[in-house]
Amino acid sequence: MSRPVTWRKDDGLAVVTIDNPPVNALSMAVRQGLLDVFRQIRDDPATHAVALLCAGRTFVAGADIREFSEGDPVAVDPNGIFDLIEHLGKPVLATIHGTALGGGFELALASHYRIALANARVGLPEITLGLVPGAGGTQRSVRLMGVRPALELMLSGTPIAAPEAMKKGLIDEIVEGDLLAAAKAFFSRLPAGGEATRRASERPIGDAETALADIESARQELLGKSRAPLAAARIVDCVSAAVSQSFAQGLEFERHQFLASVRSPESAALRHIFFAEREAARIPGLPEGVQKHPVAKVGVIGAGTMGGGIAMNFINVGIPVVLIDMGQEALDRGLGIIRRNYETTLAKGKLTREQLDARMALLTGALQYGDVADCDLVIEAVFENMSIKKEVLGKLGGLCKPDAIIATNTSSLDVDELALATGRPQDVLGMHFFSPANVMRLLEVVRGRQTSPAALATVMALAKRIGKVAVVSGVCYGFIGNRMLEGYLREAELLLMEGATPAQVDQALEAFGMAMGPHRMMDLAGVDVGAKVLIERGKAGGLPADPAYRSVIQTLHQLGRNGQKAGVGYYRYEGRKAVSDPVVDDICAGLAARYGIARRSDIAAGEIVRRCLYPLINEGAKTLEEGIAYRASDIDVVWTSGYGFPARLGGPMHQADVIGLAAILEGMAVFARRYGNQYGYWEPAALLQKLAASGQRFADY
Ligand code: 3H9
Repeated sequence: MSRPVTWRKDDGLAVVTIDNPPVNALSMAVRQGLLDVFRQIRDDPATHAVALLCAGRTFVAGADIREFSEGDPVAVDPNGIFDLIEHLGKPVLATIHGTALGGGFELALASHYRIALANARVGLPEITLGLVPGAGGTQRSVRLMGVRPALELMLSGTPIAAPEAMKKGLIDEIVEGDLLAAAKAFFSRLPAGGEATRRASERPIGDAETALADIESARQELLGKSRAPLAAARIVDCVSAAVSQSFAQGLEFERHQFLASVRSPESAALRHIFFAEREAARIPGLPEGVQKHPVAKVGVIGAGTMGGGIAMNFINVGIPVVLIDMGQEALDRGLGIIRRNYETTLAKGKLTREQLDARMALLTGALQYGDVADCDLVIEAVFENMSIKKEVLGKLGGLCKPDAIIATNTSSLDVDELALATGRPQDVLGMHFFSPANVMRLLEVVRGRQTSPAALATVMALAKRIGKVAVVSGVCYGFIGNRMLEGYLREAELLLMEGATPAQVDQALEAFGMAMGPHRMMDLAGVDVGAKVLIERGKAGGLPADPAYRSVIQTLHQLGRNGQKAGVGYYRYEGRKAVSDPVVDDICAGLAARYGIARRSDIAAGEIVRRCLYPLINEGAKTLEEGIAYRASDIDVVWTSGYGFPARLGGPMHQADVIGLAAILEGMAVFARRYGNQYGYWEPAALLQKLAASGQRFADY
């Protein structure tokens, strides 16, 4: 195997190249390579300066995250290497393109100088993996940029653009073109011997009082955030150590915090999600090298909230969109909402007027379906009704150009049936966006029985281009996410009829980590929307024979309590504030009496969480055994990126592995005995039973 770190002499300059595709991660082999190479350069009298470059698409994008689960993450100590670099006795210049992240940026910070291309980004995103920067990042960043900006960089985890990094003192120069040539030019302007004054570890930290006040206010802010990652407090502690202790002591403190964070369940869960999101892009059964279609123009049918949000995804990345609606008024309203959304972003300073104008210029409104005839992809986002959608798709099948992909944004209807309506089912798939479609990261891509590999591969690649995390689902009611949601909502409602309040159920699940409890979520999404889906499903014979099934939402809908937009739903609303409403408790008590459900006053938060979580996991197991989801980790991505399941718990299937599958089976058996199992609600999935019996986990499946 070729060596990942090499060096050569170029007229007194040592040119070090790291070449470890795909992202030049700082693996153990790279660390060993750096150690060997820098020792040789230190001892080589013929070189007087070092340029550090990376091959391929990026500078070092961090430690090799895979190695964190396999042994000692600090074997071949990065701090030892960085100390060697800082005290090399020759100036070291890091030349940055792509991204310098985590351990990669720490390597750059240990170098004496840093130059970067203008489109490069740098940062310390460890917190997004539940980690503390572990190779001097917390100590050197504070010395280079000051306490408050360093805390911002590390607590947000968001990389910053090179020009901004330069303003903050992290980069010395923005350069253009060939990085080696830029490095030579940089050195030609440098006075000899200056590197000794450029060791970040020896920089003084500014005014101690201000530093301590900034640390205190960061601590206060964290106290107010119930969902702050545990690593956040550790990062603040490391910064505090940087201020109050020597560099060596601070580094030692950081080392302990880093190792503790690597071993935390939170980091294991977040690392699981990091790889799960990338794994989801691999589609089983797709022929190698399948030809993707170019997508240069997109059509969207339906200028409602969903259609408008979908259109924004494409114009945001420079793809022209034709937005169709049947009436001028509806079309104007849709176009107006899009403009207003951008105006809001502009007002927040996150978009310039030129960018706004450029995006709106890519958007064309039209009243005739014929206007999408030359689009490469057409997505219908019309009313969720089988016959309406079939009619629209039938028209599209006839007028879209050959090979154009036709997508439906249905959230529950049978994509195979819809595909047949086009007369060209090979070109059809589901693109299930989540609301608000321009914000939510998840895209469920529904692979129909006849969807062509090219159509599927094209849409998966396009999803990445528009910044979505895409997960493929097979065809079934509700696909992966909404299908699993059913059991979760069923138990949430049964608990209301048994005597819990909506606030009690929501608070228990929010304390568990869900972004929003189920009742606040339904109120926001629209009680009418949820009820209508149930009504349609009932007509199609898809509901259990249980007369009490989801009867709370149906009753609320009948009473016009359609959620936040109506001012009343599961809650009463004062503006946007949800207030408990005793009327709902009375409604639930009435339904309990009607359906013979025993009321009780001993419903604890733990029971609420398990009653709602276990059906979710059980249904997830069914989607796996039926092949609807390809892997347990895909289900975790759906739930963490589309349904507010806490990423720090790794998604429902990862959490199931943590709890233990046998324990879940036992819990379900207890609920079956206690509350009855007439409708099979607590019937365990065969896969769950099989894995539990053999001591396996979903991750092994
Ligand atoms: C750290 O550095 C701790 C230190 O403080 C302490 C050290 C002691 N390791 O995302 P992509 C793989 S913590 C291993 O699709 P993009 C990824 O799995 C780390 N593998 O590309 C994928 O593999 P595959 C701090 C990694 O262009 C392939 O590379 N750093 C790593 O959309 C392409 O990835 C971070 O948190 C890694 N570090 O985005 C940065 N990174 O093709 C994490 C990527 O087999 N990485 N891979 O599926 C990223 O944010 C993005 O990957 C990046 C590229 C922006 C770099």
